[in-house]
Amino acid sequence: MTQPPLSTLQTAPKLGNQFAEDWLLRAWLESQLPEPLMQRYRPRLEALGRLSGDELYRMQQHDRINEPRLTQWGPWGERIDNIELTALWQHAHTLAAEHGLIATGYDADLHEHARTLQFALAWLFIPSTDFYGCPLAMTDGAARILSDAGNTALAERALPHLLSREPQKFWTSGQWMTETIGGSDISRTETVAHQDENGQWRLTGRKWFTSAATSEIALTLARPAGSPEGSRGLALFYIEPRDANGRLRNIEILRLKDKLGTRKLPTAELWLNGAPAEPVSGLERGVAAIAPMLNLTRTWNAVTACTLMRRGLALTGDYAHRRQAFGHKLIDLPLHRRTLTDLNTDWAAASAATLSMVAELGRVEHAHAEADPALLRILTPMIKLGSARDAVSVLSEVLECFGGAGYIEDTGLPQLLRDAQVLSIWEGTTNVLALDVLRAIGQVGLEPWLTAQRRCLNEVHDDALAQISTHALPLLEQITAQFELDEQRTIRNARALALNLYRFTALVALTRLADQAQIRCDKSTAARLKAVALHFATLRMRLEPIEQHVVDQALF
Ligand code: MFK
Repeated sequence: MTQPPLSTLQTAPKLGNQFAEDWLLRAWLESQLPEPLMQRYRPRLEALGRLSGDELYRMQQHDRINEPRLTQWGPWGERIDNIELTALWQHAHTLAAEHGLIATGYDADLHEHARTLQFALAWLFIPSTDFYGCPLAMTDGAARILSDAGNTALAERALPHLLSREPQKFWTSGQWMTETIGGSDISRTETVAHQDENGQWRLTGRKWFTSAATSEIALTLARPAGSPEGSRGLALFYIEPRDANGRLRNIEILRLKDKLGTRKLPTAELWLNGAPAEPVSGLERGVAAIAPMLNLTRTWNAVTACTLMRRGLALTGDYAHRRQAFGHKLIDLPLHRRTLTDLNTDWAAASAATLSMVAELGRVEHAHAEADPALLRILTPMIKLGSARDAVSVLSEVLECFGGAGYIEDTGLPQLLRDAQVLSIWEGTTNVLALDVLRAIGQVGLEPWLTAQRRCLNEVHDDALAQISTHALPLLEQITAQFELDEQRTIRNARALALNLYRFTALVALTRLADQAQIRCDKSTAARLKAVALHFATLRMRLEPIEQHVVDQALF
């Protein structure tokens, strides 16, 4: 059949080099990195940006309907539990190693810039690899824990693999936490650990959501026999699920999960039936022991939120220059243009906040003179929760920008929204993270955050951007006052409190980036950032109200 004669063909949206086109990422790197480092990394970023917008994006579309497949039984009745990955996922493993997606973050020669460069690479890699960022996030968390835990045997065994740039040698890690009894309340973990007659620790229990079940190692929680209830009685264990022949070691894969999104990611339900494991760092305080991994996966989560938003906006922007309606290109329709401006502004603010958190992580890990671990502790859950909420709302609007095409599966667009929806659920729901923000502030106070915001706002040079500082500084007093509630009201309002901190942090980070861009970047990038910062201030510089009356008591 040929095309019906009177029907117009709409060309699909296209992507260019995802580094060259990303003015915010480029501005960020140019304003953060010493020039020689930028020059050294620019060709690598350009190469990955080209791959991301071309070959990988095409593979993604080609691979669209494929999913990982679990085969539980072999032809002669033996239990095999083999997971076959999609083509892009297999390729992503090789690329992740070769491009140093984990190794770069641990490259001591890069000093405090290691995290900025690692996440710049991840920024380009993540949206074109169908959530391969998930195993990378967990691998990063495992590498951090094993680098710091003081367990020399495990560090020597796993780190050369986790930090390898050779695909054959590179391992990824899982993070097995969620059980049927709870995904948020980990303290009630039911998996038990006991030592067999040879002194080998063995784990027994059901792990309900294990992302990337094909990883070569995993970190998990279990309660050693006789340990007390609660998170203090849990221990952190290291597992190598398969033996040298690829056979699972006393583990059964019960099924792969049937999820709304992230469908390329083999999320499995596991039964540990005496699986051999090694304690990582003693036999208690397991939740505290795994917290560094949680904080890193939350960082990856925020980066993923920004990069998925950017992917949607890149496609929407290109489409707006191709699609005609009411006699004009969409981009020339004032209301559509305004909608795209607002969406890009929210993305830019989320991105500036996220990248500033990444830079702080680099400073903290390298004990830089300006580092503040207390600030990082507050920023991590706050930016994870805010960027995840932004991703869901921005990508919902992105679909709308395509009209009906945004709702049609083979455009590949609906997947963006379905995938984004996980970002506010895994690694802690919005409410759990809002409570973690309160916990962090309870531990370190609000002062580290207040000091950082004041310092940034007071350092703004550009006259127009300094107006943002003038209007924003008094809001800091209002935010501080919002924390002076009694405990019950603070908890009930935790979400609004955390979102207020997030929006303010994003405003400050974007303003600072725009200010630095006036000196370090080309004219058009500098002008773009200034306009976006001023627009974000107009759009979002108001606080979420704190509830004075108790509607929920009337409702529930
Ligand atoms: C694409 C990128 C994303 C990749 C995603 C990878 C997919 C992985 C799939 C998953 O695994 S999803 C499951 C993730 N699960 C969670 O994120 C759990 C969500 N629940 C929480 O975060 C709860 O708040 C928590 C489990 C931590 C509550 O546990 P407890 O035991 O009731 O809390 P408690 O007693 O307050 O904290 C225990 C200790 O941990 C305390 O230290 P101490 O023992 O010294 O007092 C806390 O200070 C410490 N802690 C808790 N959260 C921390 C932390 N320390 C540092 N940072 C944190 N975030």
